[in-house]
Amino acid sequence: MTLKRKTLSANFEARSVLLIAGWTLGAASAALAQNMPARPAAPSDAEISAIFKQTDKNGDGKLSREEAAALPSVAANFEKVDANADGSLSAEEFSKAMKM
Ligand SMILES: [Ca+2]
Ligand SMILES: [Ca+2]
Repeated sequence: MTLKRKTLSANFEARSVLLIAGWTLGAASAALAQNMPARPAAPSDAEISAIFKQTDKNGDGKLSREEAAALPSVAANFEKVDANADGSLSAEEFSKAMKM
């Protein structure tokens, strides 16, 4: 009898944990869905600048083709992003590309 009661109680606890987890997840995904823009928001200037600095491995303030290779979407459009066609991306060129 004691064993049975223990099992029942354990089952009940497992159920409530699952239920609570379900509620939390449901609430979280509902909130996410409401806040989700139809189109992902453009990165902020601070984010763009952080990505630029991270990608500019040698810190010369420009992204070479080799450095840009770390960002496949940028590398694939390197010629387009390199507006003045000098073979490297300035912070300004990079920023414009990120906001496109
Ligand atoms: Ca560089
Ligand atoms: Ca350039």
